[in-house]
Amino acid sequence: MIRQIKYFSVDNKILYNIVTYNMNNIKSFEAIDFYQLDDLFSEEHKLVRDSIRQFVNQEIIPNIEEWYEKNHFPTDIVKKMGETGIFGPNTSPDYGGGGLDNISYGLIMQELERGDSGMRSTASVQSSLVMYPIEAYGSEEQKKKYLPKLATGEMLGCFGLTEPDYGSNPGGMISKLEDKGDYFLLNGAKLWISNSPIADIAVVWAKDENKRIKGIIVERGMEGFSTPKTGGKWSLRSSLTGELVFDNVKVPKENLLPNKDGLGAPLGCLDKARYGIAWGALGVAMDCFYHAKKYSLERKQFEKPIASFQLIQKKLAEMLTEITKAQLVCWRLGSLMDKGKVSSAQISLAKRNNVEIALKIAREARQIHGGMGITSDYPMMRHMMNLESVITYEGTHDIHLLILGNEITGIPAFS
Ligand code: TGC
Ligand code: FAD
Repeated sequence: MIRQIKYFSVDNKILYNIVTYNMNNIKSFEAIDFYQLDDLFSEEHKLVRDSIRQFVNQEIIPNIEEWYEKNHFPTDIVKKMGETGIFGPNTSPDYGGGGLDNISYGLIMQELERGDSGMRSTASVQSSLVMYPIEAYGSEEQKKKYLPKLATGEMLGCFGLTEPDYGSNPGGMISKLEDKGDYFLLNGAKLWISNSPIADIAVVWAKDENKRIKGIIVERGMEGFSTPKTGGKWSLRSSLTGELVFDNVKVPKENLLPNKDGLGAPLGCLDKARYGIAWGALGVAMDCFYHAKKYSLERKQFEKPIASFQLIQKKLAEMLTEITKAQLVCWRLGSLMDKGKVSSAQISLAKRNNVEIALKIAREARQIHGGMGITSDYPMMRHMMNLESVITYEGTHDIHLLILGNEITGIPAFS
Protein backbone atom coordinates (compact mmCIF):
# COMPACT_ATOMS: atom_id res chain seq x y z
CA MET A 1 0.00 0.00 0.00
CA ILE A 2 1.33 3.43 -0.93
CA ARG A 3 0.54 6.16 1.52
CA GLN A 4 1.50 9.78 1.29
CA ILE A 5 0.28 12.93 2.94
CA LYS A 6 -0.72 15.83 0.72
CA TYR A 7 -1.80 19.29 1.70
CA PHE A 8 -4.63 20.82 -0.26
CA SER A 9 -5.53 24.44 -0.01
CA VAL A 10 -8.60 26.50 -0.83
CA ASP A 11 -8.26 30.30 -0.83
CA ASN A 12 -4.69 29.90 0.42
CA LYS A 13 -5.95 28.20 3.57
CA ILE A 14 -4.47 24.79 4.29
CA LEU A 15 -7.47 22.66 4.82
CA TYR A 16 -6.66 19.11 5.57
CA ASN A 17 -4.04 16.49 5.49
CA ILE A 18 -5.48 14.55 2.62
CA VAL A 19 -4.20 11.02 2.76
CA THR A 20 -3.96 9.45 -0.68
CA TYR A 21 -3.72 5.74 -1.20
CA ASN A 22 -3.29 3.08 -3.76
CA MET A 23 -6.96 2.30 -4.25
CA ASN A 24 -6.41 -1.34 -5.31
CA ASN A 25 -8.40 -3.74 -3.19
CA ILE A 26 -10.45 -0.96 -1.65
CA LYS A 27 -14.18 -1.57 -1.91
CA SER A 28 -15.74 1.12 -4.04
CA PHE A 29 -18.68 3.26 -3.05
CA GLU A 30 -20.97 5.18 -5.33
CA ALA A 31 -22.93 7.89 -3.54
CA ILE A 32 -26.47 8.76 -4.55
CA ASP A 33 -27.16 12.36 -5.46
CA PHE A 34 -30.59 12.23 -7.09
CA TYR A 35 -31.40 15.92 -6.61
CA GLN A 36 -27.91 17.13 -7.56
CA LEU A 37 -27.02 18.40 -4.12
CA ASP A 38 -23.41 18.53 -5.23
CA ASP A 39 -24.35 21.76 -7.01
CA LEU A 40 -25.13 23.27 -3.60
CA PHE A 41 -21.88 22.20 -1.99
CA SER A 42 -18.80 24.41 -2.27
CA GLU A 43 -15.44 23.11 -3.48
CA GLU A 44 -14.35 23.10 0.15
CA HIS A 45 -17.32 20.89 1.14
CA LYS A 46 -16.57 18.40 -1.63
CA LEU A 47 -12.87 18.32 -0.82
CA VAL A 48 -13.58 17.61 2.83
CA ARG A 49 -16.20 14.95 2.02
CA ASP A 50 -14.01 13.18 -0.51
CA SER A 51 -10.99 13.15 1.77
CA ILE A 52 -12.99 11.57 4.59
CA ARG A 53 -14.59 9.13 2.13
CA GLN A 54 -11.08 8.05 1.17
CA PHE A 55 -10.04 7.79 4.82
CA VAL A 56 -13.04 5.56 5.54
CA ASN A 57 -12.44 3.41 2.46
CA GLN A 58 -8.87 2.85 3.52
CA GLU A 59 -8.84 2.80 7.30
CA ILE A 60 -12.29 1.59 8.33
CA ILE A 61 -14.11 -0.46 5.68
CA PRO A 62 -11.40 -3.12 5.20
CA ASN A 63 -11.18 -3.76 8.98
CA ILE A 64 -14.51 -2.97 10.52
CA GLU A 65 -16.18 -6.39 10.28
CA GLU A 66 -13.28 -8.03 12.12
CA TRP A 67 -13.18 -5.31 14.79
CA TYR A 68 -16.91 -5.65 15.19
CA GLU A 69 -16.89 -9.42 15.56
CA LYS A 70 -14.03 -9.18 18.07
CA ASN A 71 -15.72 -6.33 19.95
CA HIS A 72 -12.54 -4.37 19.43
CA PHE A 73 -11.89 -0.63 19.39
CA PRO A 74 -8.67 0.10 17.48
CA THR A 75 -7.07 2.78 19.67
CA ASP A 76 -4.70 3.86 16.90
CA ILE A 77 -7.69 5.12 14.90
CA VAL A 78 -7.85 8.09 17.29
CA LYS A 79 -4.47 9.42 16.15
CA LYS A 80 -5.32 8.71 12.52
CA MET A 81 -8.58 10.63 12.83
CA GLY A 82 -6.70 13.51 14.40
CA GLU A 83 -4.12 13.56 11.61
CA THR A 84 -6.88 13.59 9.00
CA GLY A 85 -8.62 16.61 10.52
CA ILE A 86 -11.69 14.74 11.75
CA PHE A 87 -11.65 16.21 15.27
CA GLY A 88 -12.89 19.74 15.86
CA PRO A 89 -13.63 20.70 12.26
CA ASN A 90 -15.72 23.63 13.57
CA THR A 91 -13.25 24.59 16.28
CA SER A 92 -11.26 27.76 15.73
CA PRO A 93 -7.85 27.26 14.04
CA ASP A 94 -6.46 29.37 16.94
CA TYR A 95 -6.93 26.25 19.06
CA GLY A 96 -5.93 23.69 16.42
CA GLY A 97 -9.38 23.19 14.92
CA GLY A 98 -10.40 23.13 11.26
CA GLY A 99 -12.38 26.39 11.22
CA LEU A 100 -14.85 24.78 8.81
CA ASP A 101 -18.60 25.35 8.58
CA ASN A 102 -21.40 23.08 9.76
CA ILE A 103 -22.08 21.53 6.36
CA SER A 104 -18.46 20.36 6.26
CA TYR A 105 -18.90 18.96 9.76
CA GLY A 106 -22.06 17.14 8.63
CA LEU A 107 -20.36 15.67 5.59
CA ILE A 108 -17.53 14.34 7.79
CA MET A 109 -20.11 12.62 10.00
CA GLN A 110 -21.94 11.24 6.96
CA GLU A 111 -18.80 9.63 5.61
CA LEU A 112 -17.61 8.28 8.97
CA GLU A 113 -20.93 6.68 9.78
CA ARG A 114 -21.07 5.13 6.32
CA GLY A 115 -18.04 3.25 7.66
CA ASP A 116 -19.49 2.53 11.09
CA SER A 117 -21.70 4.33 13.64
CA GLY A 118 -19.18 3.56 16.39
CA MET A 119 -16.41 5.34 14.50
CA ARG A 120 -18.71 8.33 14.05
CA SER A 121 -19.54 8.18 17.76
CA THR A 122 -15.88 8.49 18.70
CA ALA A 123 -15.57 11.54 16.49
CA SER A 124 -18.83 13.23 17.40
CA VAL A 125 -18.20 12.87 21.13
CA GLN A 126 -14.73 14.35 20.70
CA SER A 127 -15.85 17.26 18.49
CA SER A 128 -19.37 18.13 19.67
CA LEU A 129 -19.43 16.97 23.26
CA VAL A 130 -15.87 17.64 24.42
CA MET A 131 -14.22 20.25 22.19
CA TYR A 132 -17.42 22.26 21.70
CA PRO A 133 -18.19 22.82 25.43
CA ILE A 134 -14.54 23.63 26.15
CA GLU A 135 -14.50 26.19 23.34
CA ALA A 136 -17.98 27.59 24.03
CA TYR A 137 -18.04 27.53 27.86
CA GLY A 138 -14.38 27.17 28.86
CA SER A 139 -11.73 29.61 30.06
CA GLU A 140 -8.87 30.75 27.81
CA GLU A 141 -6.47 28.52 29.79
CA GLN A 142 -8.72 25.48 29.33
CA LYS A 143 -8.99 26.11 25.58
CA LYS A 144 -5.21 26.39 25.23
CA LYS A 145 -4.53 23.40 27.42
CA TYR A 146 -6.96 20.89 25.91
CA LEU A 147 -8.21 21.85 22.44
CA PRO A 148 -4.98 21.47 20.40
CA LYS A 149 -4.32 18.02 21.87
CA LEU A 150 -7.93 16.94 21.33
CA ALA A 151 -7.73 18.15 17.71
CA THR A 152 -4.69 16.01 16.91
CA GLY A 153 -6.00 12.95 18.73
CA GLU A 154 -3.17 13.14 21.25
CA MET A 155 -6.00 13.28 23.80
CA LEU A 156 -9.40 11.60 23.70
CA GLY A 157 -12.37 12.95 25.62
CA CYS A 158 -15.77 11.76 26.80
CA PHE A 159 -19.00 13.44 27.93
CA GLY A 160 -20.72 12.44 31.16
CA LEU A 161 -24.37 13.44 31.37
CA THR A 162 -26.43 10.23 31.68
CA GLU A 163 -26.67 8.61 35.13
CA PRO A 164 -27.97 5.18 36.10
CA ASP A 165 -31.32 6.63 37.20
CA TYR A 166 -31.42 9.71 34.95
CA GLY A 167 -31.25 9.03 31.21
CA SER A 168 -34.03 10.84 29.34
CA ASN A 169 -34.37 13.17 32.31
CA PRO A 170 -30.82 14.45 32.87
CA GLY A 171 -32.16 17.43 34.85
CA GLY A 172 -32.77 15.00 37.75
CA MET A 173 -29.07 14.05 38.01
CA ILE A 174 -27.64 13.46 41.48
CA SER A 175 -23.88 13.72 40.87
CA LYS A 176 -22.62 16.31 43.32
CA LEU A 177 -20.00 19.04 43.15
CA GLU A 178 -19.11 20.64 46.49
CA ASP A 179 -16.99 23.75 46.82
CA LYS A 180 -14.26 22.97 49.36
CA GLY A 181 -12.43 26.25 49.06
CA ASP A 182 -9.25 25.09 47.31
CA TYR A 183 -10.95 22.48 45.12
CA PHE A 184 -14.29 20.91 44.16
CA LEU A 185 -15.23 17.53 45.61
CA LEU A 186 -17.02 15.39 43.02
CA ASN A 187 -19.18 12.37 43.90
CA GLY A 188 -21.53 10.32 41.77
CA ALA A 189 -21.63 8.06 38.72
CA LYS A 190 -22.33 8.28 35.01
CA LEU A 191 -23.44 5.38 32.84
CA TRP A 192 -23.35 4.62 29.10
CA ILE A 193 -20.45 6.92 28.36
CA SER A 194 -18.89 6.61 24.88
CA ASN A 195 -15.05 6.55 24.87
CA SER A 196 -14.93 6.49 28.70
CA PRO A 197 -12.68 3.42 29.22
CA ILE A 198 -9.74 5.08 27.44
CA ALA A 199 -10.60 8.78 27.59
CA ASP A 200 -7.91 11.12 28.91
CA ILE A 201 -10.48 13.67 30.05
CA ALA A 202 -14.19 13.72 30.80
CA VAL A 203 -16.49 16.72 30.54
CA VAL A 204 -18.78 15.96 33.46
CA TRP A 205 -22.10 17.54 34.47
CA ALA A 206 -22.96 17.65 38.17
CA LYS A 207 -25.03 19.75 40.58
CA ASP A 208 -23.51 22.25 42.99
CA GLU A 209 -24.81 23.03 46.50
CA ASN A 210 -27.52 25.24 44.95
CA LYS A 211 -28.67 22.37 42.67
CA ARG A 212 -27.34 24.24 39.65
CA ILE A 213 -25.86 22.03 36.90
CA LYS A 214 -22.19 22.82 36.23
CA GLY A 215 -19.67 21.39 33.76
CA ILE A 216 -16.21 20.36 34.95
CA ILE A 217 -13.21 18.71 33.30
CA VAL A 218 -12.04 15.57 35.09
CA GLU A 219 -8.69 14.08 34.10
CA ARG A 220 -7.70 10.42 34.08
CA GLY A 221 -5.43 9.73 37.02
CA MET A 222 -7.29 11.93 39.51
CA GLU A 223 -7.63 9.99 42.74
CA GLY A 224 -11.07 8.36 43.16
CA PHE A 225 -11.92 8.56 39.43
CA SER A 226 -12.47 5.28 37.55
CA THR A 227 -13.95 4.32 34.16
CA PRO A 228 -15.16 0.68 34.11
CA LYS A 229 -16.02 -0.71 30.69
CA THR A 230 -19.56 -1.78 29.81
CA GLY A 231 -19.59 -5.26 28.25
CA GLY A 232 -22.18 -7.45 26.54
CA LYS A 233 -23.17 -4.94 23.86
CA TRP A 234 -24.76 -6.23 20.63
CA SER A 235 -24.56 -2.73 19.19
CA LEU A 236 -21.65 -0.31 18.58
CA ARG A 237 -19.25 -3.17 19.16
CA SER A 238 -16.26 -1.29 17.83
CA SER A 239 -16.88 1.73 20.04
CA LEU A 240 -15.95 1.74 23.71
CA THR A 241 -18.67 2.44 26.27
CA GLY A 242 -18.31 2.61 30.02
CA GLU A 243 -19.05 4.29 33.31
CA LEU A 244 -17.55 7.26 35.08
CA VAL A 245 -17.31 6.74 38.81
CA PHE A 246 -16.41 9.62 41.14
CA ASP A 247 -15.53 8.67 44.69
CA ASN A 248 -14.53 11.86 46.50
CA VAL A 249 -12.57 13.16 43.53
CA LYS A 250 -10.75 16.42 44.26
CA VAL A 251 -10.97 18.47 41.08
CA PRO A 252 -8.96 21.71 40.80
CA LYS A 253 -11.09 24.85 40.70
CA GLU A 254 -9.64 25.89 37.36
CA ASN A 255 -11.27 22.83 35.74
CA LEU A 256 -14.79 24.25 36.11
CA LEU A 257 -16.30 25.46 32.82
CA PRO A 258 -16.93 29.06 33.84
CA ASN A 259 -19.02 30.50 31.02
CA LYS A 260 -22.32 28.61 31.11
CA ASP A 261 -24.30 26.56 33.60
CA GLY A 262 -27.80 25.09 33.98
CA LEU A 263 -29.29 22.21 31.96
CA GLY A 264 -29.13 24.36 28.83
CA ALA A 265 -25.30 23.99 28.87
CA PRO A 266 -25.16 20.22 28.23
CA LEU A 267 -28.28 20.36 26.06
CA GLY A 268 -26.55 22.98 23.89
CA CYS A 269 -23.76 20.46 23.22
CA LEU A 270 -26.36 17.82 22.38
CA ASP A 271 -27.75 20.07 19.66
CA LYS A 272 -24.37 19.93 17.90
CA ALA A 273 -24.06 16.17 18.30
CA ARG A 274 -27.66 15.44 17.25
CA TYR A 275 -27.07 17.51 14.13
CA GLY A 276 -24.05 15.34 13.31
CA ILE A 277 -26.09 12.18 13.87
CA ALA A 278 -28.70 13.34 11.34
CA TRP A 279 -25.92 13.43 8.73
CA GLY A 280 -24.33 10.24 10.01
CA ALA A 281 -27.54 8.23 9.69
CA LEU A 282 -27.75 9.44 6.12
CA GLY A 283 -24.32 7.90 5.51
CA VAL A 284 -25.61 4.53 6.76
CA ALA A 285 -28.70 4.77 4.54
CA MET A 286 -26.55 5.61 1.52
CA ASP A 287 -24.25 2.66 2.20
CA CYS A 288 -27.18 0.24 2.52
CA PHE A 289 -28.76 1.55 -0.68
CA TYR A 290 -25.46 1.20 -2.52
CA HIS A 291 -25.14 -2.46 -1.49
CA ALA A 292 -28.80 -3.25 -2.14
CA LYS A 293 -28.71 -1.83 -5.66
CA LYS A 294 -25.44 -3.59 -6.53
CA TYR A 295 -26.52 -6.95 -5.14
CA SER A 296 -29.95 -6.84 -6.79
CA LEU A 297 -28.38 -6.23 -10.19
CA GLU A 298 -25.91 -9.11 -9.73
CA ARG A 299 -28.06 -11.73 -8.01
CA LYS A 300 -30.18 -13.90 -10.30
CA GLN A 301 -33.27 -15.90 -9.39
CA PHE A 302 -35.76 -17.37 -11.85
CA GLU A 303 -33.07 -16.72 -14.47
CA LYS A 304 -33.30 -12.95 -14.02
CA PRO A 305 -31.55 -10.36 -11.88
CA ILE A 306 -33.69 -9.85 -8.80
CA ALA A 307 -33.54 -6.10 -9.64
CA SER A 308 -35.99 -6.86 -12.47
CA PHE A 309 -38.77 -7.78 -10.04
CA GLN A 310 -41.25 -5.05 -9.16
CA LEU A 311 -41.10 -5.75 -5.44
CA ILE A 312 -37.33 -5.21 -5.37
CA GLN A 313 -37.70 -2.04 -7.45
CA LYS A 314 -40.33 -0.77 -4.99
CA LYS A 315 -37.87 -1.20 -2.14
CA LEU A 316 -35.09 0.57 -4.05
CA ALA A 317 -37.37 3.41 -5.18
CA GLU A 318 -38.60 3.97 -1.63
CA MET A 319 -35.02 3.96 -0.30
CA LEU A 320 -33.98 6.52 -2.90
CA THR A 321 -36.98 8.72 -2.02
CA GLU A 322 -36.27 8.70 1.72
CA ILE A 323 -32.53 9.27 1.24
CA THR A 324 -33.18 12.21 -1.07
CA LYS A 325 -35.60 13.79 1.44
CA ALA A 326 -33.10 13.26 4.26
CA GLN A 327 -30.28 14.79 2.21
CA LEU A 328 -32.36 17.92 1.65
CA VAL A 329 -33.20 18.10 5.35
CA CYS A 330 -29.50 17.87 6.24
CA TRP A 331 -28.40 20.44 3.73
CA ARG A 332 -31.05 22.94 4.83
CA LEU A 333 -30.36 22.30 8.50
CA GLY A 334 -26.64 22.89 7.96
CA SER A 335 -27.35 26.12 6.08
CA LEU A 336 -29.58 27.34 8.90
CA MET A 337 -26.96 26.38 11.46
CA ASP A 338 -24.27 28.27 9.57
CA LYS A 339 -26.51 31.35 9.66
CA GLY A 340 -27.15 30.87 13.39
CA LYS A 341 -30.86 30.40 12.70
CA VAL A 342 -31.39 26.76 13.63
CA SER A 343 -33.71 25.67 16.47
CA SER A 344 -33.33 22.63 18.72
CA ALA A 345 -36.70 21.32 17.49
CA GLN A 346 -35.51 21.47 13.87
CA ILE A 347 -32.49 19.40 14.89
CA SER A 348 -34.75 16.91 16.70
CA LEU A 349 -36.85 16.45 13.57
CA ALA A 350 -33.75 15.68 11.50
CA LYS A 351 -32.14 13.31 14.04
CA ARG A 352 -35.40 11.45 14.57
CA ASN A 353 -36.35 11.20 10.89
CA ASN A 354 -32.94 10.26 9.55
CA VAL A 355 -32.20 7.57 12.10
CA GLU A 356 -35.63 6.04 11.51
CA ILE A 357 -35.29 5.97 7.73
CA ALA A 358 -31.74 4.61 8.00
CA LEU A 359 -32.98 1.76 10.20
CA LYS A 360 -35.80 0.94 7.77
CA ILE A 361 -33.45 1.11 4.79
CA ALA A 362 -30.90 -1.13 6.52
CA ARG A 363 -33.64 -3.68 7.16
CA GLU A 364 -34.94 -3.56 3.58
CA ALA A 365 -31.41 -3.75 2.16
CA ARG A 366 -30.77 -6.79 4.33
CA GLN A 367 -33.88 -8.46 2.95
CA ILE A 368 -32.76 -7.78 -0.61
CA HIS A 369 -29.59 -9.73 0.19
CA GLY A 370 -31.60 -12.76 1.34
CA GLY A 371 -29.54 -15.11 3.52
CA MET A 372 -26.31 -13.39 2.57
CA GLY A 373 -27.66 -10.28 4.25
CA ILE A 374 -27.16 -11.71 7.72
CA THR A 375 -23.43 -12.28 7.23
CA SER A 376 -20.49 -9.99 7.82
CA ASP A 377 -19.75 -10.09 4.07
CA TYR A 378 -22.17 -7.17 3.92
CA PRO A 379 -22.60 -4.24 6.32
CA MET A 380 -26.39 -4.14 6.78
CA MET A 381 -26.75 -6.24 9.95
CA ARG A 382 -23.93 -4.31 11.62
CA HIS A 383 -25.52 -1.01 10.62
CA MET A 384 -28.91 -2.22 11.92
CA MET A 385 -27.48 -3.23 15.27
CA ASN A 386 -25.58 0.05 15.55
CA LEU A 387 -28.66 2.09 14.77
CA GLU A 388 -30.45 0.56 17.76
CA SER A 389 -28.04 2.62 19.89
CA VAL A 390 -28.22 5.65 17.66
CA ILE A 391 -32.03 5.70 17.91
CA THR A 392 -31.65 5.65 21.72
CA TYR A 393 -28.74 7.94 22.49
CA GLU A 394 -28.65 11.71 22.16
CA GLY A 395 -32.34 11.63 23.10
CA THR A 396 -34.51 8.60 22.37
CA HIS A 397 -36.79 8.48 19.33
CA ASP A 398 -39.79 9.22 21.55
CA ILE A 399 -38.09 12.07 23.42
CA HIS A 400 -37.51 13.79 20.06
CA LEU A 401 -41.18 13.20 19.23
CA LEU A 402 -42.10 14.93 22.49
CA ILE A 403 -39.71 17.81 21.73
CA LEU A 404 -41.60 18.28 18.45
CA GLY A 405 -44.95 17.95 20.26
CA ASN A 406 -43.85 20.69 22.63
CA GLU A 407 -42.78 22.86 19.70
CA ILE A 408 -46.13 22.43 17.96
CA THR A 409 -48.42 22.85 20.96
CA GLY A 410 -46.35 24.80 23.46
CA ILE A 411 -47.22 22.10 26.02
CA PRO A 412 -44.31 19.98 27.34
CA ALA A 413 -45.46 16.36 27.75
CA PHE A 414 -42.22 15.05 29.29
CA SER A 415 -43.54 14.68 32.81
P1 TGC B 1 -36.38 22.01 29.90
O1 TGC B 1 -37.08 22.63 31.04
O2 TGC B 1 -37.12 21.81 28.61
O3 TGC B 1 -35.03 22.79 29.57
C1 TGC B 1 -34.09 23.11 30.59
C2 TGC B 1 -33.20 24.22 30.09
O4 TGC B 1 -32.48 23.76 28.93
C3 TGC B 1 -32.80 24.59 27.79
N1 TGC B 1 -32.85 23.68 26.63
C4 TGC B 1 -31.90 23.66 25.70
N2 TGC B 1 -30.80 24.41 25.53
C5 TGC B 1 -30.04 24.15 24.45
N3 TGC B 1 -30.32 23.16 23.60
C6 TGC B 1 -31.41 22.36 23.74
N4 TGC B 1 -31.65 21.36 22.90
C7 TGC B 1 -32.26 22.61 24.83
N5 TGC B 1 -33.42 22.04 25.29
C8 TGC B 1 -33.75 22.70 26.40
C9 TGC B 1 -34.13 25.21 28.12
O5 TGC B 1 -34.33 26.39 27.42
C10 TGC B 1 -33.98 25.44 29.61
O6 TGC B 1 -33.14 26.56 29.80
P2 TGC B 1 -33.32 27.53 31.07
O7 TGC B 1 -32.30 28.59 30.87
O8 TGC B 1 -34.76 28.02 30.95
O9 TGC B 1 -33.10 26.68 32.28
O10 TGC B 1 -35.78 20.63 30.40
P3 TGC B 1 -36.47 19.26 30.79
O11 TGC B 1 -35.81 18.78 32.04
O12 TGC B 1 -37.97 19.37 30.78
O13 TGC B 1 -35.99 18.27 29.62
C11 TGC B 1 -36.31 18.40 28.34
C12 TGC B 1 -35.78 17.17 27.54
C13 TGC B 1 -36.51 15.90 27.90
C14 TGC B 1 -36.06 17.51 26.08
C15 TGC B 1 -34.26 17.01 27.77
O14 TGC B 1 -34.00 16.65 29.06
C16 TGC B 1 -33.64 15.99 26.84
O15 TGC B 1 -33.25 16.33 25.72
N6 TGC B 1 -33.48 14.68 27.28
C17 TGC B 1 -32.77 13.71 26.52
C18 TGC B 1 -31.43 13.45 27.17
C19 TGC B 1 -30.34 13.18 26.18
O16 TGC B 1 -30.46 13.48 25.00
N7 TGC B 1 -29.23 12.67 26.65
C20 TGC B 1 -28.09 12.47 25.82
C21 TGC B 1 -26.88 12.14 26.62
S1 TGC B 1 -25.37 12.30 25.73
C22 TGC B 1 -25.38 11.03 24.64
O17 TGC B 1 -26.28 10.30 24.48
C23 TGC B 1 -24.16 10.92 23.85
S2 TGC B 1 -24.14 9.62 22.75
C24 TGC B 1 -22.78 10.09 21.93
C25 TGC B 1 -22.33 9.24 20.84
O18 TGC B 1 -21.71 8.19 21.12
O19 TGC B 1 -22.47 9.67 19.68
P1 FAD C 1 -34.68 5.87 29.76
O1 FAD C 1 -34.64 7.33 29.90
O2 FAD C 1 -34.87 5.04 31.00
O3 FAD C 1 -35.86 5.51 28.74
C1 FAD C 1 -36.42 4.19 28.63
C2 FAD C 1 -37.65 4.29 27.70
O4 FAD C 1 -38.61 5.17 28.29
C3 FAD C 1 -37.30 4.89 26.33
O5 FAD C 1 -38.05 4.24 25.34
C4 FAD C 1 -37.75 6.34 26.46
O6 FAD C 1 -38.13 6.90 25.19
C5 FAD C 1 -38.98 6.17 27.36
N1 FAD C 1 -39.26 7.42 28.06
C6 FAD C 1 -38.50 8.06 29.00
N2 FAD C 1 -39.10 9.18 29.40
C7 FAD C 1 -40.26 9.27 28.70
C8 FAD C 1 -41.33 10.22 28.66
N3 FAD C 1 -41.32 11.32 29.40
N4 FAD C 1 -42.38 9.98 27.84
C9 FAD C 1 -42.40 8.87 27.06
N5 FAD C 1 -41.43 7.93 27.05
C10 FAD C 1 -40.38 8.15 27.86
N6 FAD C 1 -24.86 9.36 27.57
C11 FAD C 1 -23.91 10.29 27.88
O7 FAD C 1 -24.11 11.14 28.74
N7 FAD C 1 -22.72 10.28 27.22
C12 FAD C 1 -22.42 9.38 26.27
O8 FAD C 1 -21.33 9.42 25.69
C13 FAD C 1 -23.38 8.38 25.95
N8 FAD C 1 -23.09 7.40 25.06
C14 FAD C 1 -23.97 6.36 24.89
C15 FAD C 1 -23.58 5.25 24.12
C16 FAD C 1 -24.45 4.17 23.98
C17 FAD C 1 -24.02 2.97 23.21
C18 FAD C 1 -25.74 4.21 24.56
C19 FAD C 1 -26.71 3.08 24.40
C20 FAD C 1 -26.11 5.30 25.32
C21 FAD C 1 -25.23 6.38 25.51
N9 FAD C 1 -25.56 7.46 26.35
C22 FAD C 1 -24.62 8.41 26.65
C23 FAD C 1 -26.80 7.44 27.11
C24 FAD C 1 -28.04 7.79 26.28
O9 FAD C 1 -28.10 9.15 26.03
C25 FAD C 1 -29.26 7.29 27.08
O10 FAD C 1 -29.27 5.88 26.95
C26 FAD C 1 -30.56 7.88 26.55
O11 FAD C 1 -30.62 9.27 26.79
C27 FAD C 1 -31.77 7.20 27.20
O12 FAD C 1 -31.64 7.08 28.57
P2 FAD C 1 -31.89 5.65 29.27
O13 FAD C 1 -31.09 4.64 28.57
O14 FAD C 1 -31.69 5.84 30.73
O15 FAD C 1 -33.42 5.32 28.97
